[in-house]
Amino acid sequence: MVLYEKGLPFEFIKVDFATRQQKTPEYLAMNPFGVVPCIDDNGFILYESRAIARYLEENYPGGPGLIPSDPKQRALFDQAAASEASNFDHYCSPLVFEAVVKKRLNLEPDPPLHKELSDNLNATLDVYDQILAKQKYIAGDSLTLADLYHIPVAVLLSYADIDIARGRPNVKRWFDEISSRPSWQKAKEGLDT
Ligand SMILES: N[C@@H](CCC(=O)N[C@@H](CS)C(=O)NCC(=O)O)C(=O)O
Repeated sequence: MVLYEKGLPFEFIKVDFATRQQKTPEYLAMNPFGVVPCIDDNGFILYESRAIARYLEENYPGGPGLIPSDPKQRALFDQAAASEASNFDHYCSPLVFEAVVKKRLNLEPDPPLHKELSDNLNATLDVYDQILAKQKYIAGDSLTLADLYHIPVAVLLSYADIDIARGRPNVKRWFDEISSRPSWQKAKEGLDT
C-alpha cells in the first residue's frame, strides 16, 4: 500500500504458503522468522511490515507524507503507532488465526480465547470511536502510516464477519475512508484472500 501511495516501482513476489516457501533456507536467509512480508531494496533486506512502511516513507519522496515532521505531531504519530501494536493488532492477529485461519485449516476452535480476544478488541474499538469523534485520523487530523497499519488485519477479520465499524459511526467513517484509498484497492489485488 505504501509503495502505491508513493508511486514507487516494485516487483511483487508471492511466497507460496502451501509449499511452505516461507520456511525454505533461501527465504529464511532474508527473514529468519519465516513470515511475510520482506523487501529487497537493491540488496538492502528488511522485514516487519511496519518497519518496511517507515523505511519507504523516510527514504523515498512522493505520496501524501505519512510521518509528521513536527516533533509534537511526530510524537502523536508514534503514540498512535504504538497503540495500534499494543491495543489493536495484539488482539486482531490472534483473532484472525482463531476466526479465519483455523476454520480454513479445519483446526479445533477455542471459543473462550475467541471471546477474550473479541472482548479486548471491542474495548479498544470503543476507545477508537471516542478518539475519532474528535479528530479525522488516528494520530490527529492528517493521514499517517498509523492509519494504514490497521487496514490489512481488519480486512482479514471481515472474512470472519467481524466488522470493526459495526455500531461505531466514527470508526466507520475513518475505516471506510482509509480502506477506499486507491493504494489499498490496488494492493489487495495482489493478496490471496
Ligand atoms: N509482525 C509481522 C507479522 C508477519 C506475519 O505473521 N505474517 C504472516 C502472514 S500475515 C505469515 O507470514 N505467516 C506464515 C507463517 O506463519 O508461516 C509483520 O507485520 O510483518
